[in-house]
Amino acid sequence: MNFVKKLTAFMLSAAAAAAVMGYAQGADSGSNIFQPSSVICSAADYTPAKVTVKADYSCTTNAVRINWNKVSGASGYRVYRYNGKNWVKIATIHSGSTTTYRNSGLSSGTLYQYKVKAYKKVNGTNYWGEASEAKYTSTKSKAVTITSTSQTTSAVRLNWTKQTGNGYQVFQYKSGSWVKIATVRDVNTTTYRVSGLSNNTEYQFKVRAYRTDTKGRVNAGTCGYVRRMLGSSPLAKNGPLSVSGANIVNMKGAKFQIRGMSTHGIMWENFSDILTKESLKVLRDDWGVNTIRMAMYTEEWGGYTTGSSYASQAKAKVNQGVENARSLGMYAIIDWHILQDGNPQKHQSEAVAFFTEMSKKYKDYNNVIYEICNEPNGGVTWTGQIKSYCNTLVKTIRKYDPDAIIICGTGTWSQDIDQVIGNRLSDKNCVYALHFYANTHTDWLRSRFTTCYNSGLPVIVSEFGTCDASGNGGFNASQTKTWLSLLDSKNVGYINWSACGKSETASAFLSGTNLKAIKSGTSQLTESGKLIRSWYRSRAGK
Ligand code: IDC
Repeated sequence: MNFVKKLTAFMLSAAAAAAVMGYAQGADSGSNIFQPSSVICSAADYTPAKVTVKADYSCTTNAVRINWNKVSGASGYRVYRYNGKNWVKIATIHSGSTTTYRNSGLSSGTLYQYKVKAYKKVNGTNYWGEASEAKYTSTKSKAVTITSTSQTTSAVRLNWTKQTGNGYQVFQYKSGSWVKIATVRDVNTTTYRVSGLSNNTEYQFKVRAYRTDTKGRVNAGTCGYVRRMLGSSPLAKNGPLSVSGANIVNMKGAKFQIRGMSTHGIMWENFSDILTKESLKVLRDDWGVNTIRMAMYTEEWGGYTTGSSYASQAKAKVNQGVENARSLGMYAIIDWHILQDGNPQKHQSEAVAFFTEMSKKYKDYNNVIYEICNEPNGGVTWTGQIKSYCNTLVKTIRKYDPDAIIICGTGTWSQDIDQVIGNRLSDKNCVYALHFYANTHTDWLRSRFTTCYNSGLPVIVSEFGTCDASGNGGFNASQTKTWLSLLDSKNVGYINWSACGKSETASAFLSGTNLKAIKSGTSQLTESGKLIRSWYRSRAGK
């Protein structure tokens, strides 16, 4: 370095040091030969550069985060927001290296513009840079809920909750992916009709509200979702079920009565054969059955908890039943059929794992109902063991499936429903199981049912037989009819044990019947089967 360069460098650093230490520039320089006028700094030299706000930003329904490029030498930044008239200061950031700001407490689906200025503090004075260009952002719109639908054989009308934003986007699930089928460019229009659909087919739709930031970006909220089937099947006419008062109601809030058949144990012999589409269709169309219950024994030989190969076989059968029922527009009950195990807590961890899997898989299915413990028995009580088990299982299912109906078993083989009065689970879509076998459980259990129903307890007869509680002997048509008339009078649902050809009184089919392809009419039916079919048919208006 030659002498001239060294001298210049020294003079510049002296000036900088003077500035930092607060000496007035140029004042009192006297005979200081190191203070030539050419290095006296003016305000312009301290002015930081104009801020560039980055293109990308993030947002939620009530906050926006903007980011900008660091300005060299800046001591900090100030953030302004446009209020429609003026730019209002909303934050000062006292650090030159902080280049981000999150503005919270905003309204959803709303446009917000920001500017950012850098400043540099010298000698107690702030020197301000030029404000950035206006940065356009928006918050996201809030989640849409699809509140109701109506349908014809070729169209579905969707109605949803109004949100703030520019409008709504409507999506339809088509061959494996979500396709945007419409944009409703008016935030006050909260309805859309999807036409050109096919009858007897199931469709899925989503709707979300959005807000653009006027610069090309669209900030959409969470979607509302529905699955709807067209046609006249039970599922098409009734949609997702829920509980209202002491009854199960359909998507329009009208009382809906389940009339179902239960399989015998799906892991045994050919008892799962009834789950073919052909046979379920006969039950639906010739019998007037709207629900199939799949009894998956948990502990008896070959039961779910007795080996992983049994478990996976059972799950495959459950899936076959759910899918075939769904395609026919029927409801399907996944029954954790405890019996010999007595206390539902005995296999609670397996039940939690099973229903976690089921609820993940079927959370969007409108036809699935979970039955979490068929028949607690062996001295267990609602307050002692069953309620706690049900609470755990309901929480397990609700992690994924927010609203499907859950059937909770009760003590003494699901006869102690009265123990639940005044001590229900808080979940509003739970119903409580009452089981009867007509030749064993008579007036005393009917009067218990009436007391419970009248107290507002939602009850379902998720299993009944026309005979002795053993399932064999004692066929009793008149007691069966007394029971079914009573339940009909309250619109309370029932499911008959069982749709199989095992040679026992409870079976609906004669032994030797090919359950894979049952026939319409009565030629394959037992006494019990004939009674049930004719009762169900008359209730279904056939
Ligand atoms: C019965 C079957 C019978 C089987 C027995 C034991 O009909 O073939 O051998 O289970 O697995 C229930 C139970 C249901 C019983 C039925 C008749 O939920 O599993 O099925 N029953 O005993 N509760 C009351 C009666």
